[in-house]
Amino acid sequence: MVDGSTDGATFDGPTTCLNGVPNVWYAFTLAQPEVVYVDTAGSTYDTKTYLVDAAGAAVPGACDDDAGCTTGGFTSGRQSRYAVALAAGAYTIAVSGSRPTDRGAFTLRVQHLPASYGSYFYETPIAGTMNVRDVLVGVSARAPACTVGASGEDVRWFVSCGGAASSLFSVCQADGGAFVRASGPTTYDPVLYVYSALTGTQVQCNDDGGSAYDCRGTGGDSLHYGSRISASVPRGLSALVVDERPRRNGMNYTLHYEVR
Ligand SMILES: [Ca+2]
Ligand SMILES: [Ca+2]
Ligand SMILES: [Ca+2]
Repeated sequence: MVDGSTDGATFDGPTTCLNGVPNVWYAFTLAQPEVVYVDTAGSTYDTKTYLVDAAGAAVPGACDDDAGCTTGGFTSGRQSRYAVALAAGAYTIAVSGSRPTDRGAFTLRVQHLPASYGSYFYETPIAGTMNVRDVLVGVSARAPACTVGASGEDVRWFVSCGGAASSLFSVCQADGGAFVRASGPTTYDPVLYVYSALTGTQVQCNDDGGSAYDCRGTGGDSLHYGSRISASVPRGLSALVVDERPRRNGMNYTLHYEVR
């Protein structure tokens, strides 16, 4: 976290995201591919922030004026945020304002999540409400905090305003999710967890969602080993991880998510 001010600053390009509004700069270097998240939650004026690469060009998808968030540490919808998957290299964050008269004291916060967090990392974020079908493959790089997790993991990242609203992640049938419990002699047992880049910890973890949401898998399963997380998540960047307990790979699943 950095407290700064654009009082007395001047504008120095590029003009792709913003033209003529005073800005200040913060440089960082990534040694590996990562998702980087920036916000100005709690700043005193109508901020805008964007990212510039080593060649001096604005990074696509990393320019924001108004995040529209009013919870989780944001005190005005006119404060800014963005998150973007980046290659290794040098970058510079610009903190600016919406109009030339918008300047003053700001708070800049940066979070990051390495693409090496799990065995399979999706560069494209998840947002809104959707079902996605997939199959777990790869060698386990990560274990859930609430149990073992012997398979490879699928990692999907998202951003949240933070606050009281609950997000939902589920492979349970009542939520629109699914998983294959038995395939021949092989059985699968899902685990879901959420890692917060704000806290640097797994903030949610669930092995078995139980019978209340019909968390049985397909293939003649009478148990309720499917996983379900319904909880608020911290402000900023988080990862939803699909993992599986006893097997190295092969579990087919449908994840239902509602990101808030
Ligand atoms: Ca703004
Ligand atoms: Ca694992
Ligand atoms: Ca389970």
